[in-house]
Amino acid sequence: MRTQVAIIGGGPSGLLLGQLLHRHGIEAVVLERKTRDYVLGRIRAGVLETGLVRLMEEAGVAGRLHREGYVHDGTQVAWEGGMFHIDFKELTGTPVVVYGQTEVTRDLYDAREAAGAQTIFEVDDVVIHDADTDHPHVTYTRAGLSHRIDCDFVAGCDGFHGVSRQTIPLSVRREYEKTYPFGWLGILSETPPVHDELIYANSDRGFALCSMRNANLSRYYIQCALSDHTSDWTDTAFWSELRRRLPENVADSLVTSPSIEKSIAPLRSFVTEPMRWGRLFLCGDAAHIVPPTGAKGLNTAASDVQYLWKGLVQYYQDNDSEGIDRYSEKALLRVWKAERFSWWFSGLLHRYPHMSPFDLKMQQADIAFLRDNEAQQRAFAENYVGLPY
Ligand code: RFL
Ligand code: PHB
Repeated sequence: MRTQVAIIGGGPSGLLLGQLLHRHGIEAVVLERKTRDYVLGRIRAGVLETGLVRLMEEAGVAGRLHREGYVHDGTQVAWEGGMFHIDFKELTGTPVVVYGQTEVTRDLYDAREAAGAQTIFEVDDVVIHDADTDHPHVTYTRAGLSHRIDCDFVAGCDGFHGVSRQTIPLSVRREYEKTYPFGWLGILSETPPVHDELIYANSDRGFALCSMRNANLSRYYIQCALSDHTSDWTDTAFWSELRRRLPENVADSLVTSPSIEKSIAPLRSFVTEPMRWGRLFLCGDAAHIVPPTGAKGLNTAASDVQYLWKGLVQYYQDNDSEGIDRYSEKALLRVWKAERFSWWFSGLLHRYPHMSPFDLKMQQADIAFLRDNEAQQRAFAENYVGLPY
């Protein structure tokens, strides 16, 4: 088989890139290791920057997002029994949109199918060959048979555990990583959200987050030990711990019910440089990971897709390689800023083991400064709604 762009990974990065290329007459095949249902069953991001919303519009898949997404003009930060508001709209003129990653992915799969674009599910043994030449190709197996795709470019959109990043030789690749000494235990419940905005909470028992998907679907997280398993946490234990980490008036209005999903995610900051090797381009979690505090993962994947899609269109339509040549440099400039924000916001809200009394005072001063200083709130809001592409 031959295509213009072979996309490894049918998560949001790969699907969005595929759809944007398709709309501009560039052919792409998406190879996905799992089934469509499996990909859609992963509960992940919930907050979209307007940059991603614009890309969904550009890809022609924003109809349901505009009908069903919730526009949030600000967020709440809970601390020391109280809560303060950061008004994104007033500080930056821009809101964010609450719409699940699952829905983004579903919309993209539906559009891909409607367009007759090819997605090959349940592929194994994907190998990228000759990425440092002008004639790369990808091989894989499916149902025991071997296949080959010849292409002009390969987009590595296969997430943190994929093969694309590993294809770049260690002599070229430089990795930067920070792991955090805790995880997030998240649950999804068919209950009305406790507040009409997200609540990010710093408490002496650790971090908590109240988020949502719709008027009767809530997403809550609490910081947990890395050694915890979901089986250690009954629903009752989760709700009771969440209540203890929220201001009393919020805890009192929390509506609980049995969870419909429960998972634990470790927290990690990670960047690989460069994001391009020859004709292979890394996009999204394949190249970088942020801790979820601040909701930057999916949104940073989207900004990579924006640079890459524009670069490929420039290459095919104008015979100009400037966009793809500068892809890694442009993407990384924005990636590192998202890394900084997610790392800083994680530090602001979590309880780290072995925090000294001085460390705690610094954390408290940092939150008080955010609460009391408009310039700091504006900087926060600019990062949260998304830095310009
Ligand atoms: P994905 O979503 O991991 O998709 C990669 C796809 O590649 C497939 N794959 C392969 N396919 C073929 N061959 C191989 N060898 C393959 N290896 C892997 C996988 O099956 C998968 O389908 O990466 P992508 O597309 O770059 O998307 C990144 C986002 O998923 C991620 O950044 C966000 O979910 C992070 N994140 C959040 N981001 C936000 O912007 N806002 C949020 O509110 C937010 N909340 C979160 C999050 C991530 C979380 N977890 C669980 C890590 C909350 C959580 C709890
Ligand atoms: C979510 O709704 O899953 C969510 C929201 C905000 C975050 C992380 C996750 O910072």
